[in-house]
Amino acid sequence: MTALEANFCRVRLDGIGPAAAGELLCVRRTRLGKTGQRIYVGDRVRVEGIDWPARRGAIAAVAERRTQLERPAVANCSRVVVVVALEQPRLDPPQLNRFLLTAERTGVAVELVLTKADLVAPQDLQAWCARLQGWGYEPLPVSTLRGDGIESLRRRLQQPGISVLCGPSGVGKSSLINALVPTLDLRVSAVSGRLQRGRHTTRHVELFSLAPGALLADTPGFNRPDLPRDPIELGPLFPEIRRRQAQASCRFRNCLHQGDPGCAVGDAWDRHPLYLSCLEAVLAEAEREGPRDSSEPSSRRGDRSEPRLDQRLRQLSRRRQRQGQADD
Ligand SMILES: Nc1nc2c(ncn2[C@@H]2O[C@H](COP(=O)(O)OP(=O)(O)OP(=O)(O)O)[C@@H](O)[C@H]2O)c(=O)[nH]1
Ligand SMILES: [Mg+2]
Ligand SMILES: [Zn+2]
Repeated sequence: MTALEANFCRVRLDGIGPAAAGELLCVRRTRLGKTGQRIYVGDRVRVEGIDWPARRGAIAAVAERRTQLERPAVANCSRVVVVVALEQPRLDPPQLNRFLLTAERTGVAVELVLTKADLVAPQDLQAWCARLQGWGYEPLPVSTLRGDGIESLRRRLQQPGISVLCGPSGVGKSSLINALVPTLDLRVSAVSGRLQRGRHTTRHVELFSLAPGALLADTPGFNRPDLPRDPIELGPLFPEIRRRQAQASCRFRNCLHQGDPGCAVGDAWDRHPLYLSCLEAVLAEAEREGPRDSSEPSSRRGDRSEPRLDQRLRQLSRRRQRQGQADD
């Protein structure tokens, strides 16, 4: 499924039937609606009742997903490309951090692209790249204006599978896709205001073909991705923590790496303050929601039941709140 419009889904065919390739405009069978199953862009679907001349059909079933990204909603992606601008809007480390964490939660490969390289001095670009390498990524600077980095990005994205571009509004995601697939001519618009924010030009997730078998998803930008709900899930989303834990383990299995004795992670890494502020936010949110009974139906935001938060974590979060630490 390549795009979800008001009442229709666009479905790209797998190479069967009278029209070996191409797209169908499909409605959803009411059956699917009743099971509450949402269809995501990237889903593999079975289409019934095809009217070939009109290129219409109905989605009868959705295959199980290999991966699922909630925001932007994309199923079965093989790669998440976090896209942030160096300037206009200026690169904001806490925001970039949150996008990287969201990308890491999918469990697939994460790429980092820095756009608008033409707007920064070479030494500033160097400094950003060195800093973000320390975060465990290999940032790729690009400029759609000058063409820098476009062919390297194409090489990274043309392996089979779905790559999702995600990042704040106005960073140039649609511009990048236009540079990679010049026939597309997607709508882009200038950033505005003192903070040079984007104007939410892209409104829907949509998949485009980059190379045989390689699809690229453009998505609407947004500013503040959610964090995981369980504090224990946070650490493994940081390559710096994963690397340190591969070398030595913390004394306590549930260690939250806050400088506890026997912690193998320590604080000698650039993103440590960002880790702590995210941890605070996750703990504060868990505190607000209070203990949940596993027999309860899953709550508003949850789509899966989660283990009850350990008592120790809740006490810790209360203590830290009393200390007046901001929850970011
Ligand atoms: N200087 C410069 N401007 C760029 C570059 N790439 C994109 N832009 C500009 O940045 C603005 C926003 O680009 P878009 O492609 O619409 O950004 P987007 O990330 O798709 O934004 P949303 O659809 O709102 O999420 C446009 O005015 C582009 O011309 C670049 O490499 N250099
Ligand atoms: Mg866009
Ligand atoms: Zn630890």
